[in-house]
Amino acid sequence: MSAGKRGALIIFEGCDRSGKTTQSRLLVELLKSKDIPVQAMNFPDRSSCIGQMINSYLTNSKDLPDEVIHLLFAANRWEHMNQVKQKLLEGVTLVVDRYSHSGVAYSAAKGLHIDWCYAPERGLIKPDAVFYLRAPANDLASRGKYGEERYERAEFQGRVAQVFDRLCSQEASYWHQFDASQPAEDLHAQIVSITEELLPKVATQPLDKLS
Ligand code: NYM
Ligand code: MG
Repeated sequence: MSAGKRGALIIFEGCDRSGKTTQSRLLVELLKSKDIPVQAMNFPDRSSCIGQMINSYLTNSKDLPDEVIHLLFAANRWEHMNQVKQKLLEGVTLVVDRYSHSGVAYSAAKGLHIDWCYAPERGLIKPDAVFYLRAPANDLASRGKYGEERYERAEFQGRVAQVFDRLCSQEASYWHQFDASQPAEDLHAQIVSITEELLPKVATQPLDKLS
């Protein structure tokens, strides 16, 4: 990396089964093939102590109040912030499968107030770009049976999608919406073209915080 050039914080957001995991993997592979320093991350990170509690909740082996699980998801991001900051400043681009806006969307879809949901996210490093993979909830449900995890029901996903739509229009300056129903290769090509514009642009910008 040349001096002072930082990596980009790129987030994939969207409902379950919208293709985030596939698209983030394809993007990481592409950047690697171009010798651009890149690392994949995903939230929740189920490996930490907090992550294990989150996993127990998602797999229905543990019940928690909505507020408590919300704060655990946020804490799971905070526990990685030093590492995220260090990597970005070293020039590594981070491609992240879910971040703060999943936290807000899933909890607000349960009825928690959106401002309350946002509060513990403030101060986290702000994404340079959020790639929102959007598809009608019915399309996603028709991709095959949802898994067994909590939240994986078409009706609930519809409500999550509504919150993502709202966030997307509010945060338009750094959100990019993509039609997740199109073939994966087409989607990938669009994502690559936005990423190639983004990397040189943010390389000399200071890191920002979610506010
Ligand atoms: N989820 C994920 C939340 O409810 N809040 C969060 O902050 C994050 C990061 O966890 N259904 C939910 C969304 C998913 C579930 O994520 C597990 P994944 O990407 O499906 O493993
Ligand atoms: Mg999932």
